[in-house]
Amino acid sequence: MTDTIDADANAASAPVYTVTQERKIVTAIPGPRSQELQARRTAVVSEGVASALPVYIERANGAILVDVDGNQFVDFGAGIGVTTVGHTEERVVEAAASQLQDVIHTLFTITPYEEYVRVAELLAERTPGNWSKKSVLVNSGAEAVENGVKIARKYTGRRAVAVLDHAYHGRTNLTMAMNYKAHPYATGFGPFAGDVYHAPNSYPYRDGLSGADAAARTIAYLEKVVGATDLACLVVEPIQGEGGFIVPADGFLGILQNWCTEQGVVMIADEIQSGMARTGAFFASEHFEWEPDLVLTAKGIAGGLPLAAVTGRAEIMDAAQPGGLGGTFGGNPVACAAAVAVFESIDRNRLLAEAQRIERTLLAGLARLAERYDVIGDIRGKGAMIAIELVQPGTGRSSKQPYPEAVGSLIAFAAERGVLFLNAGTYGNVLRFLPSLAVSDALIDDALQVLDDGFAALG
Ligand code: PLZ
Repeated sequence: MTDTIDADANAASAPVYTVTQERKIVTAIPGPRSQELQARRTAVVSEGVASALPVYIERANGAILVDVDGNQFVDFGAGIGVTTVGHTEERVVEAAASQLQDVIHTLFTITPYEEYVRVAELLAERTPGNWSKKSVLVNSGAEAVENGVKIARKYTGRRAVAVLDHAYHGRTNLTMAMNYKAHPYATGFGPFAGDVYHAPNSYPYRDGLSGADAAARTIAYLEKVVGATDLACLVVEPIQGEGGFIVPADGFLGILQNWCTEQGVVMIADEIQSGMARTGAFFASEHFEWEPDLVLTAKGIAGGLPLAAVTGRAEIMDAAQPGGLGGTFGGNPVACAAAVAVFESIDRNRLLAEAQRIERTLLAGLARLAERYDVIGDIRGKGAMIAIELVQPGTGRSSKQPYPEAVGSLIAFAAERGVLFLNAGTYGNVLRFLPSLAVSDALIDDALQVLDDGFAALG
């Protein structure tokens, strides 16, 4: 492992890749071995678990996935924003491997260990807000959301939970009720948790509202439909993920936070997809000068191992009674050791700057495509969380009619050529770019060329 910091203060220590950082297609997609595995899977894995692209992955490193047939894909999904520091990042692998030798599990609520405490220290340092903070560690994003709501209810003694339109918060019973989209997440799975209210969001491309006007609309809804005195928390993704990388208008989040503070409502940032250096800031909230009461992290925090957290104002976090928070695997030592390595990698590999580089390269390339393809209605996002929203052709950009079929065609076209893209959006018409921060400009340009060919093939 290269452990020395480069003498040149501006140069990141060059990562060592174990897989060549290039796309390479050697079979039809999916290839024969993937098809065999797909047949086995169909017999034993629930139909409820769908896969976007049924190629079976054998290895992954940096920004590249290698399948069982030897095809290499440039990964613009990163497991939905999880392998932010890169697939099998060397510090993460080393820290997790070494922790596996020492202790795999004790259960922190029986006999604790240092790694959990270290992760809580790092979260207290790095989350926005210059006040005393505490954390609880859990296993998944949805579990973090559940715990954030639990804690906010205990602290406020209130019942109601508010979320925004186009939100996504998970697949548990409470979080299904918090999602905007019923299908496929909730259809048929009810009854759902009550006391969840869906307030209007800020969606500049579609509502054209300023941050102040959008916030006034949200607050009016909360005051009329819920009543501030019954509201425990407002849970908000600073940049909505599954909803289509919707970046709120400037001022929106700050006005909501001020209103929440005045009304004694806990405002919670769901940074599960947008956090951990993804957007070129440690947390996306920072782009909007938003200092949330509680911050939820998951996905990118442990480089691919399952870990999540609720972090926030000590007085809120301490409202939970001793024994009130926990879970068998929450804050697993191996996942915590990996998380400590992720924090180190973000600093050592200067990943905030890498995310900013990726934003520049993607935005420039996408702007060039938008000049030629008027189905690109909007380009938005920050850092390595960029999306294009596609609208029907022929009617001009102003119609803004969603064009989900184009997203489907482009994703299929790219997959056959070794580039993995994900869709998003309430209307399924958003193509997202969510690569690991290890993706080079050369790989981005290569993928954009594939996308260009895909747009041309749409006709
Ligand atoms: N909050 C903002 O993006 C997970 C969903 C993958 P879990 N998003 C990807 C899928 O299809 O299940 C997500 C998120 C935001 C919460 C969650 C939930 O995180 O770790 O999947 O529970």
